[in-house]
Amino acid sequence: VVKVVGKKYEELNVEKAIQLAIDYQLFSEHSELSCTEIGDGNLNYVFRITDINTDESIIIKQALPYAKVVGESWPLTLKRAKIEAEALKEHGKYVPKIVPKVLGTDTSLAITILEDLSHLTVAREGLINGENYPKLAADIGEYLAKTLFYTSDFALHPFDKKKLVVQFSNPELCKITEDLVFTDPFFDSETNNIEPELQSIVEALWANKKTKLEVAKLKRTFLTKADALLHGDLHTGSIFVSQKETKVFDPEFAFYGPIGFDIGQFIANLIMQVLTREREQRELLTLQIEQTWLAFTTTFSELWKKDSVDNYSYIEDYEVEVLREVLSDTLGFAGCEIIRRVIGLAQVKDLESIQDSEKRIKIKKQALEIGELLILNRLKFGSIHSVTNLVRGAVE
Ligand code: SR1
Ligand code: MG
Repeated sequence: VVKVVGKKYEELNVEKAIQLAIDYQLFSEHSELSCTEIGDGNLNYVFRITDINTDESIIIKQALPYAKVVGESWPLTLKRAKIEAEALKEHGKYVPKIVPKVLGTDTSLAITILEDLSHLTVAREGLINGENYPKLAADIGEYLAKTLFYTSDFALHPFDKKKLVVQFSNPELCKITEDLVFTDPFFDSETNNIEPELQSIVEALWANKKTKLEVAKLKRTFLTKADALLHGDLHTGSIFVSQKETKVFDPEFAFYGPIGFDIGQFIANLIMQVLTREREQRELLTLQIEQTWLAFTTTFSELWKKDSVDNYSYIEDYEVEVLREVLSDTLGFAGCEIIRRVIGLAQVKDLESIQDSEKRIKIKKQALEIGELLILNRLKFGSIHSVTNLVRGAVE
């Protein structure tokens, strides 16, 4: 394991990344290394370094001091690389099969060295290409239940939990979410990017005082409810998949927040993908939304019975009420995530890649409608099935 401090930060390129791999002795002495920058996210460089003789490979991920998606005018803390590596290690304790291994870190260069998972596909890309991943929902449900339960007050001594709350204080990245998910899309903000055909619908959204009140409450929940150590950005671009494996990566937005946030972001991104699919492929993915919630609640309940340290955990109905609250938070957060991905700064390829503009606008309208209904009615949905039925109804 590499852990280096004291170097001065500099942006890497492929040559420098290879030199680092040599300096850190990540490969054997006689290896011949090649390197490609494969990052396609909004914020970081991702270098894949391969020994061309053995095909062994590793990833060097580097945080940039600005948001790549916007440019140098949007400065961004490098501390997020440390948060990300530590979150991977913390979550990896509970779901080692679903969390990539951290092979090393270099805080001064804002670098994390990771196992190479290039044999897997980014879930968003695979889903856009019409793939289905039978293990995705069950794996993510298990990941959510274990990471969220075991980092919460249900499983930890309060001193240990509060130490983690401090360790994972991540104000700069939280501010991005507070702005881009909970604020900007609900006001006429410069960061928004609205297709002209959606302008009148979006203006009606901005003018709807009921919706704004509910988003204000959801934002407050995000700001104040320190339930568990979240991934913090659990969309389908943060998940690698194959038919056999699932790996959750990129937790640079990790912090102590409400349990429903991670679940809501994942479900929101599945809902948007469902909207883009043809009829016969739609149902398979809609079922995965139900399976995610089922896997989450089943595992969460098992852990509650087995490992809860909360004196009140045996009180009748307590767990049921906790999960009911998690469901309503989940749905509200899912609604905000959908709306921001349609009209906000960081839009999603699932929708943007639809070439037929009539079809794209129709789907975006459906997404905005579902998003707003989830926000407004989140306390009324008694089960995940009423949510999937809403989605089914919207596309018929
Ligand atoms: C400026 S960052 C934009 C978005 O990319 C990240 O993946 C987060 O989702 C963030 O909101
Ligand atoms: Mg990311």
